[in-house]
Amino acid sequence: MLINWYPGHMNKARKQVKDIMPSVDLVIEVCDARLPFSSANPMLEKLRGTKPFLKVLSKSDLADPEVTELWLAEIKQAAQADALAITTEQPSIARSIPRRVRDWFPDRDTRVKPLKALILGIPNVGKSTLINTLAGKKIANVGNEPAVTKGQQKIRISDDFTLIDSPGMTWPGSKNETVNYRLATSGAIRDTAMEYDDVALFAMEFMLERYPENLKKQYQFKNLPEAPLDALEHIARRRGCMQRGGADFQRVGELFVRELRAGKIGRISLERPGKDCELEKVS
Ligand SMILES: Nc1nc2c(ncn2[C@@H]2O[C@H](COP(=O)(O)OP(=O)(O)O)[C@@H](O)[C@H]2O)c(=O)[nH]1
Ligand SMILES: [Mg+2]
Repeated sequence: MLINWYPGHMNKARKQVKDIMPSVDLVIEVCDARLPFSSANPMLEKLRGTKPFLKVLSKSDLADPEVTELWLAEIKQAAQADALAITTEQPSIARSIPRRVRDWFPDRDTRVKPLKALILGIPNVGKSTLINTLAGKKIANVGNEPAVTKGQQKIRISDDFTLIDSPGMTWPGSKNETVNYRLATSGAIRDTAMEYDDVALFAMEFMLERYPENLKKQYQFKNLPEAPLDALEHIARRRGCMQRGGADFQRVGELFVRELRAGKIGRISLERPGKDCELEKVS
């Protein structure tokens, strides 16, 4: 696709994470539950070394619950790794994080020496929402972040738990096309860096293969066509996204992708552990 890949972003993020790693006790990576592989930082496994690692699967209300269970089991298999699915619909799950990670440090008096957790995640994954839930008040801006980049931030969650957040420790996407299409489908890539008609074709091909019944129900298909373009044309007719000469694929593409992202077509996971993730993410 479409997305501009700047190796500089990845290198800058790598350097920042590497520099800060020795000073933290553990790492919390926020990934999107619909795409725990594609929304993850591919360098983190190496950079974290033996630091305890919690992978938080955010927006789990939007993901296929069966697939999320598979992901949680898969992630927990790694050494010193834990996984937790969270959603704003049940904030108590997110609030259990400090208690949960404290188990890694049974001998530490965390009131004397608070735990320091590095929190990481791609833009729009729900990091600020999680920080606010943990803090119990609005600390970080949710949604469109301000353009001004703040430096590294220490966020005191409680007497014995501190988060380290940095806007610089983020990365915009991947060199891999499929990864970028999944990110774009989920809403992780800015509107200005993608084309809805293009992303809609990817998303429709995926939905036809994995969630055909959801499509049928949402868009009243009698029979599903084989070609993604035909499926989009059907939706264009039903929803009035037509122009002279036929379907307006830009408009229907945007409508379809937005409904998919919002969960209107059901709870959808864009990848499962295993084969879906046999992709090279960085060079
Ligand atoms: N459906 C759903 N949306 C969420 C959830 N958590 C965050 N969001 C939305 O995701 C968007 C990005 O959230 P934000 O916390 O700003 O992400 P950040 O860029 O990683 O800091 C916002 O529109 C949030 O309302 C969740 O659990 N479920
Ligand atoms: Mg944020």
